Amino acid sequence: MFTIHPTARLRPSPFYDAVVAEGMTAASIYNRMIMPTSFGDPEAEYWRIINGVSQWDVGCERQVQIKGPDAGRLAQILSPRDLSKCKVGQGKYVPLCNHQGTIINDPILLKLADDLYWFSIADSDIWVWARAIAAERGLDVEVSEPDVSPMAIQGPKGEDVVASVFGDWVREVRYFWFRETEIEGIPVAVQRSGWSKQGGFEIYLRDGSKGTKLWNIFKEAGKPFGIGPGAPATAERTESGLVSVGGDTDAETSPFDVRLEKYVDLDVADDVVGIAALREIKRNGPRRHQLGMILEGDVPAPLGFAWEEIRAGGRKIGDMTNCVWSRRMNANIGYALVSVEAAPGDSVEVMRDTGGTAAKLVELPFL
Ligand code: THG
Repeated sequence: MFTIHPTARLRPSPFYDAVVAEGMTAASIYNRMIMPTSFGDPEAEYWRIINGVSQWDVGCERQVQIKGPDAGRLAQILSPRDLSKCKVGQGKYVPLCNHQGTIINDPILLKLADDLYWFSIADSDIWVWARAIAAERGLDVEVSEPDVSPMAIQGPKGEDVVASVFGDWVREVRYFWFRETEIEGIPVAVQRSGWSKQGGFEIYLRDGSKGTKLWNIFKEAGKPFGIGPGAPATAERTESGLVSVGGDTDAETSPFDVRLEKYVDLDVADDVVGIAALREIKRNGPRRHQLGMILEGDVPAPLGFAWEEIRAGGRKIGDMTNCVWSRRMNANIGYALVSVEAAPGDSVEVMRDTGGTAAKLVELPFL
């Protein structure tokens, strides 16, 4: 249909050659990088994540490295989740908010040393933000984007594949914890994580010149387990209730609106960015909340580029922020960001291109 022009603004991941060789057929743009989204067989790609093991180029999950005597202070100032108990070798899911309490990113934070952290970010420019806050607060840190690129091994057989490469110690790694190691001389960090609820690991490549080699080590090791290429899957993440910041959120969305309240500690220090606003939002009660929705119809009808209006009784109550066909539920499912007056069980109407479509609001996750 068209090609994407290479420019220095739009960076390929170190796994680019490998995924082209795998037959990448579709991609998205994430952190100004090319992120593969399909290899031409969406059905097989989906079931591989659910029942088998899938290999993903998620090099676009960039690391924002914070290094120096004030690294721990800056990490905490950037995040309203209490990090005081985070240990070296541990990762934590941490919302980042601006001064209005709007969620601007939802990274996994990796603590590599007392003076060294990585924010493994979602799709927004956090190094800009981190440098600005560090400078304004007069902190002694260096903020950079190191040569680190994750590759995900996701699905119920992912642990077997990763254990066959590194050894059985990986089976003892706890959720979001990680270990630095190497394989065939390639430096990596191995973490139990990944943007699905089907289990698995992420291998953080620490030498961008070794992408194809690392990809092929796992491609080979995965053969007995039926590994194949895949990508973060909208269907799986929606069924599982994972949030996509920037997709399911807008410039007014707080962590409370999208079910991330348990990652916000309102008693962190007053100098944490956005904490005063978050306390205020909590005191007043959020205006919106995120629910699931099941739409009528038996033909896949995914969301396009824009949110779609949701109405109840003819009046706008919010927006549908994503929509995808669920092969396990045999229905189009989506997320509703709606007034707190709307509740699971309510019947609503989504204003689609094809006309009003009936839908029911439900609790998340779906599965
Ligand atoms: N892996 C790495 N970096 C990432 C992502 C990833 N950066 C971008 C994006 N994904 C960050 N967002 C998320 C969102 C949710 C989860 C992980 C990263 C997640 N959440 C679980 C849940 O919500 O059930 C568990 C959270 C918890 O309980 O701590 O896994 O995938 N490297």
